[in-house]
Amino acid sequence: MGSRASTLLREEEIEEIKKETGFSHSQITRLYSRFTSLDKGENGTLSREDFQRIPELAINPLGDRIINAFFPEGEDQVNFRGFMRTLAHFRPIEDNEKNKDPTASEPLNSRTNKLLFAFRLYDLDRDDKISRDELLQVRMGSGQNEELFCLNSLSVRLYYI
Ligand SMILES: [Ca+2]
Repeated sequence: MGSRASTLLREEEIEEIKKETGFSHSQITRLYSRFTSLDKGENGTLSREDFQRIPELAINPLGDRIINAFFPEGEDQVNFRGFMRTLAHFRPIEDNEKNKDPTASEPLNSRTNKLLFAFRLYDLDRDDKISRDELLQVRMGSGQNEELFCLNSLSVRLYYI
């Protein structure tokens, strides 16, 4: 961390991330270059401020919540592995059909994991319940309640970060 060496992604890391997230080699290297360009501190991690510079997130009514989703509870930095794990929820479900491995654990972009992820975007206080207020806040902010289960529209935006 903090050294120039961290600006290069090792082949074995790419392989591990591929396995964990289902992204292709070229997607991983492309997202890595995006990650490093957002990493203004050049320390191999992103802060909330780094994310806030992404225009698509700045205008997204769920932007703040999406940004929060990248950070494990109590953390204010995310490394590339964590970044990719969160992004993996936005991959289209049908991508799983191509390289199905019966021994693999449930992919991050399965329908269940996508729904859990969407649920957490709404559960602001992380008490595993969506209160009426939490739901109303999003609806007032976006004016489109179908966004609740419409991760595909988010994925389009997130693909361009
Ligand atoms: Ca809650």
